[in-house]
Amino acid sequence: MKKILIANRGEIAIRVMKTARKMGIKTVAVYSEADRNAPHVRLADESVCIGEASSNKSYLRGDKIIQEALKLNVDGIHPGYGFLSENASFAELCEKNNIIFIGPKSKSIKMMGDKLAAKEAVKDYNIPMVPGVDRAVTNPNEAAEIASQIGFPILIKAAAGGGGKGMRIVEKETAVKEQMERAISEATSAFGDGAVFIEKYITSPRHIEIQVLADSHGNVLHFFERECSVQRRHQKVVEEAPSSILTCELREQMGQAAIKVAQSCDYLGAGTVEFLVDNKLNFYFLEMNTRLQVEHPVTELISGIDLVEQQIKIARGEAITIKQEDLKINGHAIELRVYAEDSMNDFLPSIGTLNTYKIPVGTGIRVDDGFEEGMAIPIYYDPMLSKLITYGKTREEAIQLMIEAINNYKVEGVLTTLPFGKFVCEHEAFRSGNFDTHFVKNYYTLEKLKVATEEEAKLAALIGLKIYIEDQKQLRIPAK
Ligand code: MV4
Repeated sequence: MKKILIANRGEIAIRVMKTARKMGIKTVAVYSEADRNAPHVRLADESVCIGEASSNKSYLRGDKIIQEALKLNVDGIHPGYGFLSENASFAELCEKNNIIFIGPKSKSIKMMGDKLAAKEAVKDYNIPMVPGVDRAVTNPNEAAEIASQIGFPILIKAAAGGGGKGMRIVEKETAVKEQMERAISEATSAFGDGAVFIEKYITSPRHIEIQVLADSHGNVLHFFERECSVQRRHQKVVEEAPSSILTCELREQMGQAAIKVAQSCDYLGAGTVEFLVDNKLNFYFLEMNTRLQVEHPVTELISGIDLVEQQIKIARGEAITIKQEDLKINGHAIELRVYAEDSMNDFLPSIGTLNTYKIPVGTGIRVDDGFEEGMAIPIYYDPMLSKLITYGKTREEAIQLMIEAINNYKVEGVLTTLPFGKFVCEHEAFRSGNFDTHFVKNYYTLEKLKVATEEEAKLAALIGLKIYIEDQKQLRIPAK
């Protein structure tokens, strides 16, 4: 592979280009009219405009991207995450045009994209599943019967959903029919597919996922877990590796289960198997994400493996040369997603220009971003500004580094979720590791964030005053 096109923008486009460059592979950036001056365009060896600002007219135009790739003699396309990364038709279109899609085969994407098909695929692999039904349910009466067998609360999920979209919790029998009707109509309008299924609702789970890599020679390896329980409205806020609740035995069991999930769909490349872990440390397979994930850096830091490099090697047909038994967890990594959002105002997107943009630097700090000082943040795309990642020998060290890094991150012109991230890192529940997917709902209020921010402002004012007084003393020394 001599030249790859990155069908994405922002931090992930840059992240992929860095590894391609390291491997001596030329890169092609694609960009929308809104991204003409974006850093990912300048970093590439070649670049091509693919359309108007709106994603539908640019980054989602698979046909246009392939057309440009053919013109520029591109050997492979890396889709990043989001956009076309889990689009089975796009993967197929690449295959048809003799361009290597750096990811799994379209068949695996399709299978894991449909949650019922995914359940069907893993059926014979002895993977722990949440109690429930593994087929579409449409009849509300039948649903009520299933619910009473499983026991309340139940969760109705859309087969075509995922990432929390189209889920409805039902607490009692009398609400089943109404919620079923709503879930079906929601799924129909959101995904064009009204199929829903029913699971027991695990009330306070942790969200833990396993990174896997599979090659075309039959090797499948796992790269340990990422703990992603700190979320806000199904949007991950903090991710870390390792998880503070997994024992070596449980990690091994989940790792082996994840490998089996990958095998069940004939997986190729980098993927993530999501699990729920309940308060008794039972784990259940949820779904498989058939892409490189936003939070992959924490795995890279604790394993020492460049996941993008592995993706490219696998796509070239090479075998993974790493052995499972040689993999070891080293240290602890935490990632904070920094969004251009107003945490004081219901996390509304904060639009504007990055008048000041200074990232923290130092040992154990990694910032993956796609912006620079003076840039306006386009309103058309995801408002994630960067990923702030810290790495230490211990969890405590990584948390402390994170707090310091947040303090040294200077952004002016737009509001960011940095204060919210600091609130999380300073919270007792987070520090002790005693939290679940309801962390934000349970502990976060605007009032608490304000108190934390005001206390800090007071402290800063006091320090300022003290410095001022010291300065005054010095100035009062009379000159002879
Ligand atoms: C669940 C669940 C509890 N019980 N399924 C969320 C995203 C998608 N991957 C599946 N998700 C969940 N599925 C059962 N049977 C809890 C989640 C879940 C969640 C649910 C509500 C609010 C926040 C959540 C965060 C992570 C996972």
